[in-house]
Amino acid sequence: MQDYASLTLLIFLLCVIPSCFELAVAKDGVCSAPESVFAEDSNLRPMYWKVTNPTLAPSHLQDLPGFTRSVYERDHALITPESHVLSPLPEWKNTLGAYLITPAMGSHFVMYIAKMLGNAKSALPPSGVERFVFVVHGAVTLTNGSDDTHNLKVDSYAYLPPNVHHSVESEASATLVVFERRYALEGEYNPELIIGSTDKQNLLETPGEVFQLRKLLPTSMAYDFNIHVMDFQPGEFLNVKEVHYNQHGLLLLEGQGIYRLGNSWYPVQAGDAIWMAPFVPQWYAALGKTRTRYLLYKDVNRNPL
Ligand code: UGY
Ligand code: MN
Repeated sequence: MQDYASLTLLIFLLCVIPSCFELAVAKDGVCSAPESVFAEDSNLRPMYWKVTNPTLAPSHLQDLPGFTRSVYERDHALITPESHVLSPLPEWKNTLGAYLITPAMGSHFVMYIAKMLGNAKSALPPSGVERFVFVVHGAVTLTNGSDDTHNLKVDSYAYLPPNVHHSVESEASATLVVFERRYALEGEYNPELIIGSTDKQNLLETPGEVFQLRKLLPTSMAYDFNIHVMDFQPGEFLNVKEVHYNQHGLLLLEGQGIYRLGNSWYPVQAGDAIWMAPFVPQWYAALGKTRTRYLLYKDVNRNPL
């Protein structure tokens, strides 16, 4: 029995090592997956070549029919860009949207991508609903009141309190990520319209943690949510294995890493969106070669009862 196993191992090594060696020579010492050997010229590809050249690289996985990294679970969701389904945003002009988080999942807020196609204009949220808009591509003009106009470029944002009349317009194409929720405790506080950009926000203390933190909204009681911008260098991770009552909507703006959600561990990269229900265990480690930056919705300042 043992002899048979040794023989099998020997045959396997004899088969694998020479081909690995050829590739190592061909690829400057890197014994990598052979998928690129036939990639250039389809005439060189033998019949059934995919059987022994499986698709391995993430870039190819995106083209694999039926494959997606997106996941939808009871207490979390990962929505990756190849799963976005765009349709005209109700009442917006020349704008396609993809709702990534909605109350149908259990959230009390929506998070959506708005792709303004040029000569585009937003519609107002329903009465009593506050809105946060962050520019991820292009530039837009925010108008509120009669002549108050602000130009928002990438990395700029605006918070519109409930029932504040406004419009966001773009001449050329622009992409926004938008968060909206029904304002909690309307009448008790008066949140104000806020315009800003991430780079103008101070770094905040993060006791016990290593990531860099900026908050895009004031922390006062008038605001029932905040948007955090969190930066991790490669190799940095959350020290706290968080479980908390707050909900999150997250958009990865830069970098890649591993997100733990409940008992699942997901490779994630820029463009990915995540929904975290209350109390879902959550943890992140940044990997790759560049900084991770993510945008994070978090409900705050209200009694959960
Ligand atoms: O503030 C937070 O709850 C944040 N640290 N959570 C997270 O990054 N998943
Ligand atoms: Mn958290």
